[in-house]
Amino acid sequence: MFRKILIANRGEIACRVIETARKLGVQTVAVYSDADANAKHVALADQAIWIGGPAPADSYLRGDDIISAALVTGAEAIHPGYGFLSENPDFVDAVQAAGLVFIGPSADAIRAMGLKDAAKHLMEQAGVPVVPGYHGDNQDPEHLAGAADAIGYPVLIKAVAGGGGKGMRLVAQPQEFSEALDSARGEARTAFGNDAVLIEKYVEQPRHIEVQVFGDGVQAVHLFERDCSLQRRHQKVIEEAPAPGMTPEMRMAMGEAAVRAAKAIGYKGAGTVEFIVDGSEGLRPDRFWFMEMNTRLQVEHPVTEAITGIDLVEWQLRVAAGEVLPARQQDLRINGHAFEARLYAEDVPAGFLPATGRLSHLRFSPAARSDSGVRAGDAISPWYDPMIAKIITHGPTREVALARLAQALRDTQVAGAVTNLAFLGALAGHEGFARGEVDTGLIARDLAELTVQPPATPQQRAQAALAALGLLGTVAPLSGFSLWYPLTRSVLLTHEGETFEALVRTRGPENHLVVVGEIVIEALHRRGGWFFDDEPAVPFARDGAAITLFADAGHRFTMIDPLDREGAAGHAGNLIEAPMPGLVKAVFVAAGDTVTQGQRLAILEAMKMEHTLTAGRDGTVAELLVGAGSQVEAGAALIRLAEDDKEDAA
Ligand code: MV4
Repeated sequence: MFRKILIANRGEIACRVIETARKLGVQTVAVYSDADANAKHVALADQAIWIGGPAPADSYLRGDDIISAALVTGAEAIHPGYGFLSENPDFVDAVQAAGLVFIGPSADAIRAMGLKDAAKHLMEQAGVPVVPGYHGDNQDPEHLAGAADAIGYPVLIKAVAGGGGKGMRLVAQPQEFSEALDSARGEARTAFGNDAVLIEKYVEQPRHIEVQVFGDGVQAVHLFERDCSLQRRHQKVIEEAPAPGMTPEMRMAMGEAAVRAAKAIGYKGAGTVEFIVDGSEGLRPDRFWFMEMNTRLQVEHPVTEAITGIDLVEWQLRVAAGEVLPARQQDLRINGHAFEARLYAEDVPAGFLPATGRLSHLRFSPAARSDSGVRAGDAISPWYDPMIAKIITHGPTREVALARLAQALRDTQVAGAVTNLAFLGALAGHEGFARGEVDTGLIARDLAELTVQPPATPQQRAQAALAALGLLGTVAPLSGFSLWYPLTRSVLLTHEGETFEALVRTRGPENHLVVVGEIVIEALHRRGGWFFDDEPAVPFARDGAAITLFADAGHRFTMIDPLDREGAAGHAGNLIEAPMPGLVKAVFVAAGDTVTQGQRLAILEAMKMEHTLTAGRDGTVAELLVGAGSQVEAGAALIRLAEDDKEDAA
């Protein structure tokens, strides 16, 4: 076994590899970019080497610098994870030329699968079923159109260098062929610098079933299949193993085909053979076809680990270190069923836009496996994939594993970024999905019902209001001595783009009336907890002005800075004063600047909240009385505006 390895990756997969390395007594070297200096994978590793700027091209894609980092730290091998350099054959060559071991397949095996047409030829020769179609060298449009006629419409045009649906066009009828060909070619040329295409029979409502394979360069075994049909725009959302409806005959046929594929290229390490399956009449051994082979460990490998009990990273390290395959095919069994859901920082209602943010609070279900590259306090930055975690559950049956997934999602708490948690929860509760009716079109068909996010109830809004006012903390034991008198406070909160006001009439430390819109909610503290009209409070987190209630996959509220309201109400004096003691975080103007009413002048941090100080009127900055970094008292003058000479200014 290796003494020390370097992990040429970041995030959850780097952490995942480090965990197994540690279990095997192998030392680890992390690499990191400027954006990841304090990342979890850096903290977990025994050593860490800085490799450059936050953009992948300046760090995680710099093969030469990563190889140098391995050499200077005395690492003997490099684990590439997935993405980045994991399927770059030139990097594999460079690693080996430096006298290091690449934990993965040979450069030749990666190259053999790199181009779709060559891979299809190779697979055909190896006796692996491929989708009927044309994958030859003749790229003459007339010839391709003739091939499409021979295959029969509808057909798919695919870029030979393609992946993830790029350069792919569905053609329903012959008269659309020529235009679709031009557009597929154009896209392929731009994306891959290679405009060659192949033509395939279009498989309607296909399922994506892939087989995990593992080779030692000579022998190969398969570790059964995963169903990854639940996708949105070629992004996998929930994966499972085994595939629902799989029969022993079909499993054997697919497993044997995948092993033939692996052996045909002398495959070493973990790989995945992707098949497209026509499941319109159930799963049948003559209705699956090779699509492509992924020559890396995949994101969804944990579902295979769950049903086989095998640590695939351990197998990767052992085989790369020269051991033979750790098991024979007949030693491998499926135990139960497993699901993986990918938790992303993304704005689902906005069209699944990637989101960023500092995860002020992060909690996973202790009853599920959570593979994550972030901890509470870490940021999801715009530089990398916004995945927060993979949540993996296992059970004796599909039904139990799915119920456990739904529960694990309900137990997941994230504050600080919007996430797809509600969407995942809706999928886990989808009736067709529960019946195992999965195909690659499910999410698109039911998108509307899967993306409804019920807004918070009045009771939840009342809880958010008390949280905003700091009234939900544990009641101090001496509170009986404080003087409580009827007191009404108001708080402005935004929620799902809407602003509402809550009036809180305090009747005692454990008793408030909260008015939200037309509704009055009684908040009482009893039996050790808060109740809102008899509904128990839900877990929540507060980070400055942001409040997250962990109910219904998370309700986010932002408390509106009361000072902004003052500014908005027309505070028109010359002095901008600190409304409370705090730290001046930033000053955005200089003496002599002209400012307009409402313009942001400075930020004061007080009570863990950032308060924006705005100009109460149009004017000119006469003087800065403090700078950023100053600690100030309540009432301290911070900025002075020049005397207003326009007498008639309202
Ligand atoms: C297909 C297909 C139907 N028929 N090929 C999508 C990405 C690329 N890897 C191949 N893809 C497809 N190829 C034939 N002959 C349908 C898809 C496809 C798809 C495949 C797997 C998972 C999700 C998908 C979503 C849309 C289309």
